Amino acid sequence: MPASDCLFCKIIAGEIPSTKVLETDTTYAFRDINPQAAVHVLVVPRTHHEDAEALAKEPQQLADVIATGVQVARQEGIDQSGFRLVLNTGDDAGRTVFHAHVHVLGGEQLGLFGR
Ligand code: DGP
Repeated sequence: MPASDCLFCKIIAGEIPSTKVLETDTTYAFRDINPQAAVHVLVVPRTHHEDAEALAKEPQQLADVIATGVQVARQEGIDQSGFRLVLNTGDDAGRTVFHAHVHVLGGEQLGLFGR
């Protein structure tokens, strides 16, 4: 069930426009509105899961999101040069949207983790 006030549920439903990269039966991938790398795509499960903890309770959904992230990297032509899959959780990670999503980042040399 979509959460009525969830931004990414509205994007999945087409109520808010997005630039689609690819979609599967269970996932949707679209370009981040505020890209942090040459390639920056978000992959979301079609069903509403608030965060990584909720998503981890459904291993198939979690696997689907990761598999779509890898497929996005291949489609974007960054699978050989390298890419990063990021799942921000909680305040210290700077998470802002409460619908689990994996960032696919690449297309250039990425900075190190941390501060
Ligand atoms: P996070 O910090 O992990 O919660 O990342 C949320 C990302 O979502 C952030 O990189 C910006 C992106 N974002 C927020 N609102 C929109 C939107 O309306 N459209 C798109 N395409 N991306 C959005």
